[in-house]
Amino acid sequence: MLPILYSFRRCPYAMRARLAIAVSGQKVLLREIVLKHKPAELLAISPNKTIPVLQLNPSLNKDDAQQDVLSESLEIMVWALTNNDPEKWLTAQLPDMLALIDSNDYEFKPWLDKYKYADRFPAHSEAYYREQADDFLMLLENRLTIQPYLFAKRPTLADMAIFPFIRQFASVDKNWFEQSHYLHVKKWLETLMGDPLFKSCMHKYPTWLESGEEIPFPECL
Ligand SMILES: N[C@@H](CCC(=O)N[C@@H](CS)C(=O)NCC(=O)O)C(=O)O
Repeated sequence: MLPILYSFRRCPYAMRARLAIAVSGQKVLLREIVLKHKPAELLAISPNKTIPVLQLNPSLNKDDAQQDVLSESLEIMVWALTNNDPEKWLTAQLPDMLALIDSNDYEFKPWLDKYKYADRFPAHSEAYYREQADDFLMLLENRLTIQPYLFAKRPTLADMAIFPFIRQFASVDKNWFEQSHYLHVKKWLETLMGDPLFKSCMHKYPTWLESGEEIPFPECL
């Protein structure tokens, strides 16, 4: 039985998991969900009730299944790439990559959420929240001034784990981002978003609860 990936198309954490699974060629069955209506099967096995979740061995019973679940997007990436890493996304710089991803997830992402939903955080303006994200974006900008990707001349784990979040940042106010001073970040994001790998991870699927359909993923399966 193939592993089951609970995924949500627009979630940047799920995107990074799908990207690593797709590049590694690991075969999974994708169950598309919506966050407001999580399936009981997912809630039963997931400790933190977030997306994505990879259930490695769906034939185990419910109690054992809990031991066999990856519920952090980064764990799913590393699982896929440890099995097969044809594009060499894992490099000797892994500790530095993980530190940058950590800054993305725990420093940049909270400001991104406030920028995205500024009306829910009336203490400050949208522009204020956007400005708080500048430190992290400049960190990326400086790295990308030296080379086309964050850690090398080619994409690695860090690029793939981080760009779905920068994509979200860019889409809050596209005109503002277009005229912003993040020249290298803009080019990097455009390149990664135009990559056929990303496009292959962004197909729209019916939700599993409504259609009962598990989608073989990647699609070339
Ligand atoms: N640390 C987790 C975070 C995942 C996460 O927060 N995912 C969001 C969706 S983008 C989620 O499931 N939120 C719970 C909810 O909205 O109910 C990971 O890396 O997988």
